Amino acid sequence: MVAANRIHLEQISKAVVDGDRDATISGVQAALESNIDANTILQDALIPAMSNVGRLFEEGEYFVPEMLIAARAMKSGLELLKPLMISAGLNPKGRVALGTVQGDLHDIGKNLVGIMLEGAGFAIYDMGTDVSPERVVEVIKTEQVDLVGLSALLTTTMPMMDTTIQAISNAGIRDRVKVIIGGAPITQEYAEKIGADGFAPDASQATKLAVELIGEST
Ligand code: B1M
Repeated sequence: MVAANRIHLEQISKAVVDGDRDATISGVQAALESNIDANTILQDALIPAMSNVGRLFEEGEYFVPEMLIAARAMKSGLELLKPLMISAGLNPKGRVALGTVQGDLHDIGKNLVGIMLEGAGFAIYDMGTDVSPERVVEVIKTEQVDLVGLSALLTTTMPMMDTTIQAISNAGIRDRVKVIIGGAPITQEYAEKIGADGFAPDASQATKLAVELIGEST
């Protein structure tokens, strides 16, 4: 990669870590004007910046307010990239309901999964964060979704994925939908243990998984 591009990406990364929304927006705009593609900005600047923020939090240098403003900066950068990552599909490959489980407010990863899925031609119903099992059941019943995607970032909220899948089964509608799960603490082993149809470690794998599970049949 040419040095000028590396400088753009480093500036974006720094702006996110500093929680500087304006500098993030102008950095992303400048990178796009220099023909750096959206995926490179995402993978080489925005995502590593959030990992850095997590490290600073673990080291006790950052606290929740710093994480929050960094997340806001990251989101504003993501908003600029979103239209470039989505090609509007008139006939969606399938309908996907996405949400972060009850008790969990982290939504950047979920939103990224949503953007990638939309880009691959799926219609997205965003349930938001802190989504109760009852709400997931209601959405399956009313929104004709083919796949439910659950995200969790906290080890303490992971068990809510199990509870949600059980609630779907108890409502007698488990056979209507596929369920996939993801988020930093989630593993394939955990997905198998709780009876999910699949696990993806990142947004692009989530898209591949969705295509495998529902992309061909709809
Ligand atoms: Co929080 N937080 N946080 N936080 N936060 C983590 C997750 C943490 C690892 C930080 C740390 O200690 N290093 C830690 C969790 C520790 C643990 O449980 N083991 C933590 C903690 C402790 C907390 C609080 C408890 C802090 C406190 O209050 N004392 C609190 C909990 C609040 C709550 O949810 N109830 C809290 C709060 C927050 C903020 C609100 C300040 C903010 C979130 C803002 C927002 O999302 N709107 C925040 C942030 C920003 C983070 C970190 C720094 C960054 C998360 C992120 O956005 N990553 C995070 C540290 C880290 O992850 N390194 C941390 C970037 C994003 C693109 O990655 O979300 O992993 P990620 O998503 C990836 C994959 O995981 C996957 O694909 C995505 C893209 O490739 N994926 C899926 C995600 N969902 C998927 C679903 C799928 C498939 C793949 O299918 C459906």
